[in-house]
Amino acid sequence: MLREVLGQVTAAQANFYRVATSAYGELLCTSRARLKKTGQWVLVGDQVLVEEIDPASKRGAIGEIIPRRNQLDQPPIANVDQLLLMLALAEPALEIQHLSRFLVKAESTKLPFILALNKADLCERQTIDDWQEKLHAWGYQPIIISTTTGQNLSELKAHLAHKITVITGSSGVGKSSLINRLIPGAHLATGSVAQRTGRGRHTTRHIQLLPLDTGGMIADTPGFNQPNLEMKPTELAQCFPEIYRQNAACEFADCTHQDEPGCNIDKHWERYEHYVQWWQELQELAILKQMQGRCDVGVKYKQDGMGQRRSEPKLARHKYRSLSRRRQHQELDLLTADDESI
Ligand SMILES: Nc1nc2c(ncn2[C@@H]2O[C@H](COP(=O)(O)OP(=O)(O)OP(=O)(O)O)[C@@H](O)[C@H]2O)c(=O)[nH]1
Ligand SMILES: [Mg+2]
Ligand SMILES: [Zn+2]
Repeated sequence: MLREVLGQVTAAQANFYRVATSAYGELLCTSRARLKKTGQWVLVGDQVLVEEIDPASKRGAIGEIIPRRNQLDQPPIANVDQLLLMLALAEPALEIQHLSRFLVKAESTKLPFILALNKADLCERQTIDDWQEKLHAWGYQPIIISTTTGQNLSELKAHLAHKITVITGSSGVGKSSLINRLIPGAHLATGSVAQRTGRGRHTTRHIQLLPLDTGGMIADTPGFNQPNLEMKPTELAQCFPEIYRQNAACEFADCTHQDEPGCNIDKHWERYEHYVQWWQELQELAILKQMQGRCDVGVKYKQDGMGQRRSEPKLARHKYRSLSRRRQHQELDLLTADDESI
């Protein structure tokens, strides 16, 4: 039996994972059932220990996940250094509320992020200037790019060197097109924006991490159109530069910066209405969670080999049922089919 090795998960699909290792190159792995049974899900970006390695068939099994530095929920990925939030100036049309919500979502990760606005080639100079001015007032400095003409791509690339970056943004904005420009061998599938709806077609279906020639890695992800906001309502103020740059002008620790008398936060800025709207949304969510908490799934107790009692979440049975052989083969085919397009 070969010893276990450390690797990094670069792609995941259903129950199969691609893991990059220095000793054996890329291995196609399953994950050991005990990980799932203890509620541990392997994510792209995870550092893992691979066991049961068969170098001939390049197969292995993930036996352990090394504790993560960080973890994002949307897109689900671990151990990243920064985000590249990418939206398009046109096709799909850039909308204020949509852009604002993506920015709040990016801020909520507490990770550094770059904002890139793509498809500059489809836009008048004046429109671009107006967006830049607006974003500047919000507290951001976007990089205006075009993956078609190559505009500002070298500037953007300089920000990505030696870092693990995840690209996020809505469908059809050009995330995969950008990676194809940065990594000529990537050959990622791209899809046109639907004429009728003006939206992307969700061409990218799963997350994958690719190496950059400058050092560092970049993750392509499926676009999504509605970022989930999940935080305590009191944390929302930390997601708006318009508030956090006021240098704690408000004296009250638990202030919502809405109608409280004596609140010193200046409320005369464009996105204040977004702040109020999403604060209410988060407040409703918090109440709902509290109600759900009262009738939550319980814990079950197990005796381990050493006679110690361990607690585990009581899990719905069907989630952990092992897959049929046929289903496993179908999933494997999907993951290896993508290999051919790389
Ligand atoms: N005019 C123009 N079109 C672009 C540019 N960048 C990408 N596109 C086009 O936009 C469409 C969508 O590009 P993709 O790279 O597939 O977008 P994506 O963000 O990866 O989309 P999903 O995978 O669905 O999330 C394709 O038809 C691209 O050719 C650009 O800078 N200018
Ligand atoms: Mg894509
Ligand atoms: Zn206040």
